[in-house]
Amino acid sequence: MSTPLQGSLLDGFGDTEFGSLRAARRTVLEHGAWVDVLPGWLSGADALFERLVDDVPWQAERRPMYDRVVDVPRLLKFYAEHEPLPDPILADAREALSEHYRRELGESFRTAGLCYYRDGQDSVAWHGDNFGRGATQDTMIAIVSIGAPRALLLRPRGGGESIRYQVGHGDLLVMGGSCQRTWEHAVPKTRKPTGPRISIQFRPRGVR
Ligand SMILES: O=C(O)CCC(=O)C(=O)O
Repeated sequence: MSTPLQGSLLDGFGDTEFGSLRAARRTVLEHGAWVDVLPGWLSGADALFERLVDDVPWQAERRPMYDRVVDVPRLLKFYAEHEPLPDPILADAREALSEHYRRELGESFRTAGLCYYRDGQDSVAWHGDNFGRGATQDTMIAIVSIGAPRALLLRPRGGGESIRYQVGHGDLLVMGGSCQRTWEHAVPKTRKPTGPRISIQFRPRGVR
């Protein structure tokens, strides 16, 4: 059963505002990967959260696993490059991220993948986003998290200690460099009572 979004955890229903991306703190990881973290990049995102819950045509997916087909434990919606985003705030966020990272990335963020974790039983298993160019090229994926805080873990591909980030309401986490091919990330299930969370991932063209 899902736990409703706790107003007290969040930040009221004021206007959504972006902080300065210059405040993002970078951690350089092994093998040419890095992570930028900026807690509370987005403030006043409660209304955005509610709008996305209501307005995004969330899709429940199923995938083969061994000899069965199982539910993907979260709801999804992918916005391709020229598809209108479900909220103008997401377009503003993508533009601000592109402005800030374009020189280093060499291009703009184009697509938006949205994931809706309804409660602590929704999750994503260890993986790298390496269906596309991320398999062979350095790239960036910028994740804006809204709603209940969740752990986002990173570990080196092939083994090693994991690093834990707690991504909360309005936080930004950017994975860069070789991260998608040399590291894996996951959002594990939790038994703790956990409210809903939406992850918004901005990626460049051809990265999935
Ligand atoms: O929930 C997140 O922020 C991560 C999502 C993710 O890894 C993915 O959809 O590939």
